[in-house]
Amino acid sequence: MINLSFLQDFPKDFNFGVATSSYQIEGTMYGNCGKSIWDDFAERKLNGIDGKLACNHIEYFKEDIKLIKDAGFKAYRFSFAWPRLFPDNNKDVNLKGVDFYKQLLEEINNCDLEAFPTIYHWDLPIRFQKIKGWEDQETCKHFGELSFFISKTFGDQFEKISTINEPWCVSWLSHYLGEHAPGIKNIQSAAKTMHNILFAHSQSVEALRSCNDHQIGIVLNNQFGQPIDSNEENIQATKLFDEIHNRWFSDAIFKGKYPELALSILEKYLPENYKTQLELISSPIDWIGLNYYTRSLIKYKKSDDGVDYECNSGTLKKTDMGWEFYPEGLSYFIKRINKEYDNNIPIYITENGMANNDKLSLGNRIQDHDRIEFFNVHLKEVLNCVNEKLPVKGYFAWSLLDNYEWAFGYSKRFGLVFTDFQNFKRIPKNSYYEFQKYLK
Ligand code: GCO
Repeated sequence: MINLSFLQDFPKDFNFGVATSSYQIEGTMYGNCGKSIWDDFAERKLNGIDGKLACNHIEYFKEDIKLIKDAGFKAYRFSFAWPRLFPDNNKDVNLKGVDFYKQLLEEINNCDLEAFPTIYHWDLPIRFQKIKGWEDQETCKHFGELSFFISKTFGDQFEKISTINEPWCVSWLSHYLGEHAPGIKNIQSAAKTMHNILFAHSQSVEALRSCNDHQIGIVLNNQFGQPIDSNEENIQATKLFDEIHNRWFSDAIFKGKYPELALSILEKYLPENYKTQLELISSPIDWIGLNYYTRSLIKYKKSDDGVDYECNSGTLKKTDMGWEFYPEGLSYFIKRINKEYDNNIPIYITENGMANNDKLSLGNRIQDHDRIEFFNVHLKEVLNCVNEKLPVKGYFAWSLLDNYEWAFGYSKRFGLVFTDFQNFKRIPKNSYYEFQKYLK
């Protein structure tokens, strides 16, 4: 029987937690929340399937925090919704929004959980669309102001904070592949946002440092690229994939430069002073978050814009997203951060988990064996790294609840806890109980 009994072999101070994000769980119809680019994208591209209700976490947050505590987790990663704090403009704060996050943080702390807030997890207020969102550095300046506000208003309730969740998704996935809001597909927008989202990070770090004594991080999603075969052109294509998906962000943060191949394609679209801005972008951070899900098999494919590759999937066991189980990639990236970028920086696995087509069975049990297996094989990689004395300090399962899985709406279930979207009932799955067995 595959189980998680080896959780007991982790050091006592290793931080196990769960992660969520604002738009995916809160429900925008509650508490005077403003509109974001996701509401607009959902209306235009997703038949209106949006985060209006989501998990109604706004009304159920106490129950949700209790679920986290009762499973024996010690930390909770969540995000602030910018349009909930500033629904209409960049000046007038929504007191209901402030009040919600105050209560949430109080509840987290009362339950002896460590709060790991993220400032930006993709719900950009719709008003920024007028200036093309992250394509304009005005947005980055306002993001700095938001960061200052968050630190000043809530900063005594947490120690660690991250600026941005998955800059690759904010930029490439949303402005080149067009799969996420705002759904743009062009290389120029993509290149600009690849840089600007990192510039926004730098504005946030500066604001946070000026306000409080936080431990600041950023959360990167790394995906393992493997050449589909040993053909030289596929090997080169994989290198480009790795630079665009992964190294663009880590090279900028840790080395203050962009990787060569990707730069040769994107440089012409970057602002003239991008090198000066890279100096700010690479100002030191205190920890790094790594989100990891899967690998891709990369094949050369000619394109007009120089992005000459395509991503394929192989024959390994797959999740309901069609993503292959490839746990080796997780330890690969932990080691890469440690060996190639910074051999001291604390590493937190800030997301890892799988979508599964979960169904209620008799007696309201949810037998999500595959998810337990997914956690088993990935956590073993993490434990090996810990045993090799790599500075991995925590692991957050994605996600606490089945929630709004972006372009897939409510059809993909990532939760340790099942959400009944008709009545907001929460039903812990077997994977939840498996963590509980060994964490409590
Ligand atoms: C992510 C996101 C999550 C997704 C998860 C599964 O950071 O990619 O944080 O919002 O739901 O990754 O796709």
